[in-house]
Amino acid sequence: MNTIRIVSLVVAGVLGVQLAGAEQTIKIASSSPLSGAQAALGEMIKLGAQFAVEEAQSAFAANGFKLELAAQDDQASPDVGVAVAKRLVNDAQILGIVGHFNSGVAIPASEVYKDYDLCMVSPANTNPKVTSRRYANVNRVCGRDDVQGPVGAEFAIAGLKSKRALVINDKTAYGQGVAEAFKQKATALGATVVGFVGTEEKANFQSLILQMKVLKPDVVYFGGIYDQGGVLLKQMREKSIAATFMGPDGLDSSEFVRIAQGAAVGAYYTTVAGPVDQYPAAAAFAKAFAARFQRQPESFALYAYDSANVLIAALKELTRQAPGKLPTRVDVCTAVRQIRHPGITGLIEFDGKGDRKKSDYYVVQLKEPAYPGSTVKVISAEPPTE
Ligand code: ABU
Repeated sequence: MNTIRIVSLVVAGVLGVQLAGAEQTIKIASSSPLSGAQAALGEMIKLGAQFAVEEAQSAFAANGFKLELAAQDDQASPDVGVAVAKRLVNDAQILGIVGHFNSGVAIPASEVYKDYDLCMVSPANTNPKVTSRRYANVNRVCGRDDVQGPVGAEFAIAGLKSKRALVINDKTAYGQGVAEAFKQKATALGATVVGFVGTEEKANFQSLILQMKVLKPDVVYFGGIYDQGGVLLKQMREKSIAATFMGPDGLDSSEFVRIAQGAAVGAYYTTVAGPVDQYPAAAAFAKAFAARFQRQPESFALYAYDSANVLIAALKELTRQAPGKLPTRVDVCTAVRQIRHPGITGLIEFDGKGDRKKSDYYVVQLKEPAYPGSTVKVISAEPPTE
């Protein structure tokens, strides 16, 4: 043993827990698609979480902890998401997850986190099943599709006076779920749902467009993500289908506008993550984010920032209560569930299921071929009690 190592051990013995604390690392992971067709929104989740972690690093360092972000690429794939989750739970320094983007990934991945009491705070997963399992480690700061779908239907049927709805979905847990919720509400409001179609097609929608010519919907609702919805809308307009186009928050990306090009003008989407101008407390964040990453924050960046800050607030409190001690994962889950955090998207508190006690739902229209669109309606709602 060399002299430096001996001196270090003696000093460590004298300083005890403080020096041990100085060597401890706490990691927060983000997990979202960073490659593939859905990377635009996945990247926003990573950057929002990264911004929060970077902001908090000096405060943690002052208390003897190195705070790090471990950004993961789940590729929007349930299999990859579960493989990533299995890796994360075996890293003892990981004390929380910000993610995922896709409910179809979050649902199986959170089964893995549950077995290891690893706390997940989702910025984006809207499928009801994410929280209806009532896991103590699973929370979300965004709203749910059993509210988002009906908000869209109310606007399309009662607001725009649409009478014939063609409802399409991408066959994922998310897309199918939100499309079903839209369909039920549209039917209850007296509209005729002329078709309910699932498709995994990404490039050629000609057979669907032929169905539109026969079914003559006045609104086409697409439950899915921008990479598919943008192509569908572009091809609809190329074939002179003039029906109103609407979808949920999976369309809430500048990539939707880029892919659909001019066809995006007039389209509507609902979102659980409104434009930055809808959150008075987000202006400073948006400015600093743009300076740090040379791009504007979109949709889930704000919610990922708030998700990471919920975990950071819980970790700060736990390390304040027990200085120098690494919090346990169970303690993090408990502290997060009890949090009362003033986020940039509003006050964040969770109910017993892990849903945010009050969430905002936006109806946005793309009046120009530019993102983000114009907010035409905002609704605040409590989560359904199941
Ligand atoms: N809510 C938008 C992201 C898609 C999902 O929940 O699967």
